Amino acid sequence: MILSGMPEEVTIVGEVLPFDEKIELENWKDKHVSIKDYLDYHRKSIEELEEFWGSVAKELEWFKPWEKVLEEGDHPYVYKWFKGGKINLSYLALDRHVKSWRKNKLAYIWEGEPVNEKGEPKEVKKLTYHELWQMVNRVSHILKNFGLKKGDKIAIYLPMIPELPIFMLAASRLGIIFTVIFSGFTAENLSSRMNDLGAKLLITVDGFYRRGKVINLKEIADKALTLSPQIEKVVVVKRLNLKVNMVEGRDYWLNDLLDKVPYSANAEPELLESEYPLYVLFTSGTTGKPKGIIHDNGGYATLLHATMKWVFDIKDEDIYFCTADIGWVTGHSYIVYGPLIEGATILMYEGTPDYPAPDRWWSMIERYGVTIFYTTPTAVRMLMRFGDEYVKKHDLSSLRLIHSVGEPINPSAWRWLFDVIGEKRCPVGSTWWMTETGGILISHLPGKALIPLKPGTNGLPIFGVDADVVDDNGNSVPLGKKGYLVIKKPWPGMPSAPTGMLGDPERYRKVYFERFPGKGYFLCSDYAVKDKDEYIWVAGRADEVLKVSGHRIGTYELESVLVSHKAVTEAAVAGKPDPIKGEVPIAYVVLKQGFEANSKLIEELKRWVREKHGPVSVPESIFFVNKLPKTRSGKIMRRLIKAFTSGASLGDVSTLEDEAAVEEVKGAYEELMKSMKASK
Ligand code: 6R9
Repeated sequence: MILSGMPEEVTIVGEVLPFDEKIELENWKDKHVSIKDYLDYHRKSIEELEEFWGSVAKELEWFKPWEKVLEEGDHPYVYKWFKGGKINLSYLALDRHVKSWRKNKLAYIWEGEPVNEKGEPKEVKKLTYHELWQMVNRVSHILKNFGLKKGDKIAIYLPMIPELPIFMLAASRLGIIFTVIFSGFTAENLSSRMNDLGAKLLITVDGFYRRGKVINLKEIADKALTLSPQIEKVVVVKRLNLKVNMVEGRDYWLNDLLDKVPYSANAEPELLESEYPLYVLFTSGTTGKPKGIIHDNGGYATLLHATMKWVFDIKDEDIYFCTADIGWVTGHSYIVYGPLIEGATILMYEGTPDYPAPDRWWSMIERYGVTIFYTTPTAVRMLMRFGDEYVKKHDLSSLRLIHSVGEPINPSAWRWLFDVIGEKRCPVGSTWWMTETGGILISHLPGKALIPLKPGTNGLPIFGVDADVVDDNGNSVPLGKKGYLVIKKPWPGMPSAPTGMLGDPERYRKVYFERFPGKGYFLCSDYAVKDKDEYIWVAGRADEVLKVSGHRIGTYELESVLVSHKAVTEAAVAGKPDPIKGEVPIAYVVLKQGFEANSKLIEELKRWVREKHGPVSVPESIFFVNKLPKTRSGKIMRRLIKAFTSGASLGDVSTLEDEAAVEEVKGAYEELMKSMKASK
């Protein structure tokens, strides 16, 4: 019932999606294939799934070959990819290249945020594969000297500085399972993730620059450490030479530790089982605390290798720039492991795109001759607003390929990327994937088989991935209809053994596989449409998860933060479409007796959210309501709140809630309307 009454015309931030517009690029002619040929080859790859992925995995270097490509794990739907195989991602990313001509090739070009009076970067660091390998070896020694070994867990709370990939690679070299916590997160977020993982050691930094301001990260970490007593040791990177609180016997400066490790220090990579956990990344869902998604070594490396080649067409001559933060999955897969496994040169930037001016990225593309650019719709919409002059100041002719990620891209943002940034020369794609998928699953493939572009589409599923759009019963929807995005067969890079989700294989099964019982379909919780060419257009989340500027936020978590304030008894949060951020959170709050609904309290609640959950989550508006709309059985009418927030009229929303009578929904809507007026 949920999907009935859905409009067939699909919009992204108010723009209608152009299902029928097709664009082919003369200069990419040799990569263009017909949609039919693509689909034929795709069908074969799905029918022979194991042979297909086995042949891709063979292109990597394994210490020991696998016995079986795909095997059921110990829990339902937790599979083992390349069972019996042994591999190491730090070895693939470094040692292999150091042994080859790539030894002195640049792995990272890093730019710090501060600029001089001419607007040029004050700090640039360049690391060759050999230098990176050497640092990773020395840092691995440091981890070993702390007594850490395979299976131990550590937390990394670092901003966009080279030490972040260095520690990730050192941990994966030794089989130490790590979690990276985004440097924009609060002390509460950091502490709960460290505790859930059971981390023994934390790596952080004194501070870093963001939009010209110094952020004292160690101070935030100190707060988190009071809530995480199991952390035995803290390693602090010296980025700004700030005076910070160092606890004797617990906290160590990285440079002091490095002083004791010779350049010749060599840490042998562990021979890890393919399905052995590489890292855990926490991500928001519909209910409860963020889920710790586990990614493995072998399957993950295989998907990254495939997508770096097919999606990014990565070549040795490329300068590759992904603008994500490594704190999110995009950075893990496409700033660290993916491009390093391919031996690419990666541009990495500390700061924001509009500092000191909105041409920061364009100046960097010009400065380093960037060829591949991977960015987000929110950033594009924000930078578009400043006009084309900022772009035209720079020579972007080095660019040859552009992709976007994180949320649906509206056609006008796509066109700006295509016309103004790529000068009609570069394919522009929108790669669909999630933290859970490990890597890109739906995308144009300029590196392998390019079908015509369409402004805003995700394109077709990549080879070896059985993605589909289904109705409430799990049947494929007719072309042109909206439905749920599912992945029908396992794919390498999926959440992995031992439990898929940290500590909780049952929750993993429930969240992703219970919606269509017995079918084994992985529920992505996105709405999507398949157009008549079978192209997929993901149109936003179908659950209580928001994508605010591409950041994934669970409304449940936000509601919990609001309710933890002394004035609030109940809260509901929904997303409202926003022309820049994609969507923004709107909160409806019921106050406890004795608290007055006024603007001071609104400010206080916003400050509360900022402090407890982070700046991205702060609601754009907070409305005080007398009660939340609920069904007779006491369930909050979530779809009604969502529709109401996006500006739907009473006519549109009256049949939305499955369990409530139309009259009840109408009544609740009107009630909400009245209290909104009263709270203005
Ligand atoms: C990689 C990443 C996952 C959610 C996903 C979907 C949205 C990501 C998209 C996209 C439309 C794209 N999403 N890429 N929607 N087009 N190209 O963003 O992971 O943070 O886990 O978010 O992001 O809604 O379900 P994550």
